[in-house]
Amino acid sequence: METGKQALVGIIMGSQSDWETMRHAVETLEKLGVPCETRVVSAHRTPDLLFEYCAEARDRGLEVLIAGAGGAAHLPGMAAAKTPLPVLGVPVQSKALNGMDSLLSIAQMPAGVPVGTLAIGKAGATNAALLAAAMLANHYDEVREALDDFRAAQTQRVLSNPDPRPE
Ligand code: RP5
Repeated sequence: METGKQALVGIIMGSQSDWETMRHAVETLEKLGVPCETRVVSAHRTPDLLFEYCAEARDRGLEVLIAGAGGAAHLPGMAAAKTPLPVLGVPVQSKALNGMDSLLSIAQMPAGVPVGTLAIGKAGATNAALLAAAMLANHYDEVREALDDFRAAQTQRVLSNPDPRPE
């Protein structure tokens, strides 16, 4: 969502082919009314852009980065190396290894440079957005309210539909 408001979350991904997964992070933040920006930034193909984007992210007003990548997924780790902001990593489901390569590449950071690693695929992208919102909720009242509403509605949907059989 690039609404003209100051983006608080930067969502980067290694390739346009990651969009189908990463759009769930964007859509979740949009539902919560959290301003974000989205860019393709590749650790392998555009390393200078990656350095520039991450080095400037905090000064531009971003507060959290979400980085999605697949395969030899260096993007979240390299992003974390270049910014003091919290970085949430989303392993994109790769074709060859179903995202296990992405997951291990992102999760196995050596001590000292953390990446908060989420689940492979859509669930990870959605939860990265929810986690980013939870971080922002500590000091943005409107985000806290939106997140509380989201959780309450989710709970209510389950309680209102106790019968697991399809209608
Ligand atoms: C990674 O390589 C990207 O994050 C993507 O998941 C994967 C494949 O990229 P494409 O070859 O589809 O551009 O860097």
